[in-house]
Amino acid sequence: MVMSNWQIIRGQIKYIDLLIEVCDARAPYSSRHPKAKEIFGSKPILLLLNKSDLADKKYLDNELEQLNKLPNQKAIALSLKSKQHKQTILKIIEDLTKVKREASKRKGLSTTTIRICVVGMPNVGKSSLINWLIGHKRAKVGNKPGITKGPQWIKIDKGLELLDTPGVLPRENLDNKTRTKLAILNLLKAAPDETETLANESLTFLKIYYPLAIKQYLDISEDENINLETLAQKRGFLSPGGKYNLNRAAHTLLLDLNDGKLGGVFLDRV
Ligand SMILES: Nc1nc2c(ncn2[C@@H]2O[C@H](COP(=O)(O)OP(=O)(O)OP(=O)(O)O)[C@@H](O)[C@H]2O)c(=O)[nH]1
Ligand SMILES: [Mg+2]
Repeated sequence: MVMSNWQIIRGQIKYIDLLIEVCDARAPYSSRHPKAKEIFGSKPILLLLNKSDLADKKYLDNELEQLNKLPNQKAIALSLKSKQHKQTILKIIEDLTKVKREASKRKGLSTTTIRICVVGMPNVGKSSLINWLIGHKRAKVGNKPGITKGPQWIKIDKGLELLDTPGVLPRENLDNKTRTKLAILNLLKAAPDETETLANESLTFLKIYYPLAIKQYLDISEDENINLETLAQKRGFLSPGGKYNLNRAAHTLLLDLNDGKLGGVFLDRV
């Protein structure tokens, strides 16, 4: 039987010294696994709030402050679009694994290998992170037998090894509100007939929390015109019968929102 990446990681967790959990900076709570603590036990966690280029910085900073109050956990915002701060990440990894390195030293070992694995919900940026951390070495690994023959540990820096397999956290037991946020952020694939509902949910949220951004995007001044009809009208999205094509407007809004065209957002405000 071919094991899923997540099953491979579960089997390796006892060897792992540090978990890098990637979540989405636009909804850091909703994009984490509800049972993360239960799954990871007491392992140190580096929480990367990725896609920060699309997030509302004001709320993100506040969230980071809260997340960094927890022991054995460090949270930072990141954008893998800009590919900066690699040294900062390596330094945090060093700090979070100090206990293990000091224990090895006491045992008289001259070197310690710190083993790290990357986990997170679908589409948060795990593969982008692994590629960035591994850099050019990944290509070499590709020539070796595939992960189905066993986990591959790859050196990313002196004394640091990364399990070259992202663990996709299973999405189960999510409440409706969380599912809606994840679907809006494209972290969860919604059914095609849900597009308009999701776009309308987004509009309701934007109207309350980002009124200026949504009015600017729709090029309007009145609150009551914040709807899909307005977008269809402004863009000239018409169906063959001459009616406004609301489905096309819904798709466009969701794409633009995820493209940062409405500015930075933070969905975990509600
Ligand atoms: N704007 C933005 N997009 C990003 C960032 N990081 C990753 N992405 C995009 O997000 C999408 C998903 O990235 P992946 O690295 O494939 O995510 P993943 O977690 O490996 O996804 P799965 O393998 O499906 O679980 C891609 O289109 C990336 O280009 C970021 O920091 N900012
Ligand atoms: Mg991936």
